Amino acid sequence: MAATDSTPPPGAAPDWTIPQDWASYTATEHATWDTLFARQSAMLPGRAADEFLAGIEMLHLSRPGIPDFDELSDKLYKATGWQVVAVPGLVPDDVFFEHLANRRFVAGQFIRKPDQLDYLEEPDVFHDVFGHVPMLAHPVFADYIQAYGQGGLRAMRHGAIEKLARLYWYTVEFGLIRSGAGLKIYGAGIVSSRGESLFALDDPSPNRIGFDLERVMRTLYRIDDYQQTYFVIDSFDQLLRATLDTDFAPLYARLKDLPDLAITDILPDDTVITRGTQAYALERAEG
Ligand code: HBI
Ligand code: FE
Repeated sequence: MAATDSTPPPGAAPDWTIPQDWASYTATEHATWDTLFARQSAMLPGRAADEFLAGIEMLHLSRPGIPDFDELSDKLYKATGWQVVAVPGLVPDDVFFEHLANRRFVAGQFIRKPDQLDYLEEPDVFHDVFGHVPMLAHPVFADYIQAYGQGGLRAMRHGAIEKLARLYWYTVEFGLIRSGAGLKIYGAGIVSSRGESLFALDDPSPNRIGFDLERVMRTLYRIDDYQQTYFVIDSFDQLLRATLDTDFAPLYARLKDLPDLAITDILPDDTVITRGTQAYALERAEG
């Protein structure tokens, strides 16, 4: 998922940041943001976690056009000490973790083309700013992502990046949370996708399993289509505690000897919320 070589692209600083150059966005690019924003914000009330919706409000993301990262960072910094910095796309893991550990969220500077509304390879400004940034206004989640960044730098020393990437994938990107009104979405990869915002909550196809740190770190994931398993947390405190209270060295040592789990595996001691039919994935596999 991460870039391979660690030489920053031309025009980027050694930490891979580039100027956002907000003035350079075209009317078409602002209109693409507005189209995506209108579509997602029309369908997310009742689906997205209240904390996500509160972040959208607090950061005034409903203002037209692609947000100016300097203005966005001013508001975000006051709330949780985070800033948003522009990068050309995926950055190497060590660069990524270093930024997160210092409360800097790296956001793609570019936006997808009008004919790519529903899917694109690399995270663009809509995925990163609409999908990820609202949750960074929530103090506990903001602490979790910084702890994740610090953990990432540690994991690199244990050769455990892959395990930690799974934690990111099944929480920050595709996480669900229990609420008094049923399951809600907080994962950026889901909230920024119209199809998956429906699929993740309503479709009988995927598994939905209670979050467990070790279980998640053993579970493979896919990057090319809707997830076949979603993990559900009880609270954001649970995520933060899992990261702060775990002694990762023995955990990584234990994980080394345990086999990876297939995407659709269900273990005897899983807390199973939905035992999925996998009908969607099977149908897609048949092509
Ligand atoms: N770079 N810009 C960017 N955004 C990401 O989400 C990202 C990345 N590099 C590495 C990465 N994610 C993941 O591989 C880490 O979670 C391991
Ligand atoms: Fe992302």
